[in-house]
Amino acid sequence: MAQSDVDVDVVVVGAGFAGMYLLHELRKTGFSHRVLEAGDDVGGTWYWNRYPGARCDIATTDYQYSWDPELHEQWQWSEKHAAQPEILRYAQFVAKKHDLYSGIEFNTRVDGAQWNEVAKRWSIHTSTGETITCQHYVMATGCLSVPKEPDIAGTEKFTGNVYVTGRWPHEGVDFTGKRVAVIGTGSSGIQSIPHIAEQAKELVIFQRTPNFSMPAFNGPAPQDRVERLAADRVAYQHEARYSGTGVPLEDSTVSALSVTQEEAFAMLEKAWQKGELLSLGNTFMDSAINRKANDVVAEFMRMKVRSVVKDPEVAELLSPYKHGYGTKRPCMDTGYFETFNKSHVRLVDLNASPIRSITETGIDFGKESMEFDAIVYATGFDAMTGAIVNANITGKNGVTLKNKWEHGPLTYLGLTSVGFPNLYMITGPGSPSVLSNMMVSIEQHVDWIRDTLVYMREQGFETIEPTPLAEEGWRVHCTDCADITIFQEANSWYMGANVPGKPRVMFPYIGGVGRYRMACEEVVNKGFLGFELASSTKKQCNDGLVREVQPDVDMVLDFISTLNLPAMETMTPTEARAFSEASSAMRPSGPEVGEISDGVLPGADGELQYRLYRPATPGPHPIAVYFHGGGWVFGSHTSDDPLCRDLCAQSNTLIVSVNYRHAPEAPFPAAAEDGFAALKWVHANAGALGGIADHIAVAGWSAGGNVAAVTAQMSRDNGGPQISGQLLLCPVTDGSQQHASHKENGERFILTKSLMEWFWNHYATPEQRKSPQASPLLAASLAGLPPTMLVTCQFDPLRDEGNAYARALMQAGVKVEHVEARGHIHTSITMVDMLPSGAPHRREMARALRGFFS
Ligand code: NA7
Repeated sequence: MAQSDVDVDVVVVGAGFAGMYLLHELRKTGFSHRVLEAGDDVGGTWYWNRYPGARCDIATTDYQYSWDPELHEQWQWSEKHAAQPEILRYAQFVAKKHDLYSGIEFNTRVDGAQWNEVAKRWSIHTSTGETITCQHYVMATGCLSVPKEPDIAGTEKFTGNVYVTGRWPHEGVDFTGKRVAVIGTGSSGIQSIPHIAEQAKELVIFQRTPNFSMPAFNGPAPQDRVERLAADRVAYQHEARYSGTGVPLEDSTVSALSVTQEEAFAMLEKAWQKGELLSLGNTFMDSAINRKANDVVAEFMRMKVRSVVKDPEVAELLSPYKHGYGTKRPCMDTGYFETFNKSHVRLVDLNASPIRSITETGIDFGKESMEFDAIVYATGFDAMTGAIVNANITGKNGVTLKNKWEHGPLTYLGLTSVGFPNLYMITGPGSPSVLSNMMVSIEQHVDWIRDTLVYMREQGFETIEPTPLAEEGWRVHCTDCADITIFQEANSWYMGANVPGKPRVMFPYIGGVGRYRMACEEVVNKGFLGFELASSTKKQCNDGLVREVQPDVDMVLDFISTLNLPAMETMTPTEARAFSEASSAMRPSGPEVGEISDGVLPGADGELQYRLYRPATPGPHPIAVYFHGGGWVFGSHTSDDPLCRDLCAQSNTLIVSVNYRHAPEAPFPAAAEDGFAALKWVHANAGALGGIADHIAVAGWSAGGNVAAVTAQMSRDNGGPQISGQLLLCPVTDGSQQHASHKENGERFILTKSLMEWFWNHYATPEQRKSPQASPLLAASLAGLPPTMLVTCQFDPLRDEGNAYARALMQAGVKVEHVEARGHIHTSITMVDMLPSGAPHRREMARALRGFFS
């Protein structure tokens, strides 16, 4: 361990809004500390980014500290979106008011830090030659603080003036009469270009990717927000903290695909006129998760560009097509697109005319060479991880954070990382950070760190470190969140795609500010779930995962819990049927298929209705006889419509969905017998239906999965018809209900243990449940059954009996594909177009169904 000059409880790197607030809290709670800052003043991002036009894209009503209530009286913002000088002045005002300057060492960089496992302390080496040891090390280094290294040939050759937006000269720059090149059209480029154009004699903008931008319509702070704040500031802040983005906004419940383009544009125009970045993105519930829905917003934005830019070719070049709206940070501008109507401003499309090299006097691009007096690099940042990994942090066993994160950042909650005890990152990767109002996220992290430090001190713990299980679980959860969005399609800095060689993963947590905060709170309330806290004499470790349910499923569960719906098992069957039909009426319809027709077929005791879904391709097609869910009590041949459409369209299979008889009017074995009767009829009439008689499978979900499995056994035991496969989604297989998942998943996940009991009680007596025609798992033998695709869901009470059926089939020599859908519940995979996380499993089901016939 290096010779220590001084030892403190906490070292903080950075004196932006995060470091400043943390300093205040460390003083308040009595931790000795050092705060180190590379710049010569407070402000962080707002200290460095002094380019002309630099402005925050979150309104001042929201982008301000909440921890000092007096500030709201003492500081008045002049505009809706504050410009950089005003935000810097605000930071300075707070620093003066709270005497923070005396606690910060400016012009001090951190060269490296090592964890000492024996001493349980960090050694921090500074640019001033000092070594400081500390118990806790906090990176308050900001998300956009390290400008991207120039990755353009010849940058070093240019002899004119070079400016980088993120390192703008404090004295400003006068471009009057100059020939200026700007490279980059992200937020920094888009904000600075109109200002540079005001002065420059000639301005050429080199654009690689056009960006979505809306006018800030700057002016006074939004009246509705001002009024809400005045009425109840605390309630407003609470709402912000539990919102999706850290700004109180009503969540949209409208799909962009459920309205006409005219209606959609009218809604977007309203949001546009507000001049609030988040309002526009929040107009529709599905623009972040559905490309077609996103296209509606994207086209609206392109229409706006066309309405401003006079030259249609230039307008087209300025219109983004390759990435969805919001998947790269959209910008807020003042007069950006208008700038391209000026005669001395030119746009160069780097896709058509790439830069060959920067030269001594200018830029060679495409077939041209141009001379410039100044080049402005607005080329972005090594975002989110740059400042952390470049700070040379070495944790346990000599492992550096840079090495550990080679393939992407690994954190627990975006705050901590395995192998790096007592290291904290404020707004680190894996937390909402840049996808949120940073002020809200900063304050949350500072509060979390402060409270954790106080807890450790009170409890006598020396170290805190996440467990590998918790960290991996968080990585999976972050990936699950990203997977349901379309963000990963874009080459954005959110994905590390702007820096050559950077791993391509989603860096920020995209599950939402409020949901993230609740996860952090849950971790603490469960005894620091997923952390090990230790001292020389004791240890506390409640290992586990904080989020396992798929994020979209979780949202649906939360939404349902707010509705206070009556439990179905308290209803009569008639009421439950009406309730189920009413709920189904509200869901998306599912994909188009070639044809849908209804008919009747002979059941075991009278006619049964069926619905036929025909693929759009020329027939004849293989057939799946499908049995719907609904606990044998409710549902019909049309009740699983979206799922049947999806299976039909994706598997190119004709689906015949059968309305078998329901309990209690027609109890066991009516459903089973109807299932078998329907199979026989479909087989006999396959040709007339447009299907292939020797290409028939059975399929079903839940109780329908039970009917399908029983039908497969009955056809095996009664001399046919021969079937090619069985597709069973969350099937009921065992009436004993003795499996652990009934208890484990019995309460929270829509299908409850008591509802399942209610179903069974209507369908079959305890004695009848022992029959394999009620409980297919209890069959004497499962040998000779057709190839099977069986899907079980992690949080389904029926999970274990489904798993048991898959295992028993395999043991009996049946070819089984068994998918255990992680994070899913009994109903989620059927929720077509509502829950994107179910889509991959439906694709697998469709592939398996097709495979039965090949
Ligand atoms: P951004 O958003 O990363 O923008 C950088 C821009 O520079 C973007 O248009 C890039 O094109 C372009 N760029 C980067 N490298 C090159 C090279 N080598 N050649 C040509 N063009 C290049 O950074 P900003 O500073 O504008 O904004 C960062 C955030 O600050 C912003 O999102 C707000 O949250 C505030 P690309 O898109 O990569 O093709």
